Amino acid sequence: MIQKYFIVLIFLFFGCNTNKNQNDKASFSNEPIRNLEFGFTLKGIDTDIYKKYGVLTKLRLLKNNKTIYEYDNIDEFYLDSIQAYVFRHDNGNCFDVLIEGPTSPNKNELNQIRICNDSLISTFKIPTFESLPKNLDEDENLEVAGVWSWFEFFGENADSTSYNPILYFEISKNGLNLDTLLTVSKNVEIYGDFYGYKYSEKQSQLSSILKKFDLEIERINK
Ligand SMILES: [Ca+2]
Ligand SMILES: [Ca+2]
Repeated sequence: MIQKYFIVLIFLFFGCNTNKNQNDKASFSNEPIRNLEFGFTLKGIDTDIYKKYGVLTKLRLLKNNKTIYEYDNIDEFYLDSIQAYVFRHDNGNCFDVLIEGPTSPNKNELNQIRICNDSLISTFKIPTFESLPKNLDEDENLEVAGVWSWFEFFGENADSTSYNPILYFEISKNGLNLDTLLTVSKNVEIYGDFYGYKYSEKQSQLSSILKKFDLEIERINK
């Protein structure tokens, strides 16, 4: 029997004013637009679907009305419900824009879009964040953390589970980047060894690791 460990997603709305009920069609804004910090805007492209159902699959990312990037999520989402962040690099010309991409039935992911001088530099997929940025280690920068997936349990007594590493990202003068030191050390604490940055069912773990995992998620959320 497969059980799933559900992690409570905390939806964080940066630079956005929303109290809307995502199931209430009447509460949709007239235009599928969401303003973010530093002059960035998310604009829905599939407006016919939006007008009919209040959901979107395709977005355009603009900065001061200039199109920077177009994004097709494939799965539908509510514009006001997704996590969206902008982190500015210290040089002032580069930004990391993060947009949550719902990937039902799997756990959602964030699309990290790096932009310098109003041009697209790179895109990455990273886990959604468990909490607001906070200092999770000994250095002075703030960190965020997330996991790729929910746990799945195997065996008659559900005594084994998947390897589901917590990834930590540091917010520094160079934007949002993987904090490899913290990621390796915390996952060694939880799993006894480091088996990489990706979720894996092949790296089977004893279900008892969940105690340490839960304690660390509690610390991240504290
Ligand atoms: Ca750090
Ligand atoms: Ca830190």
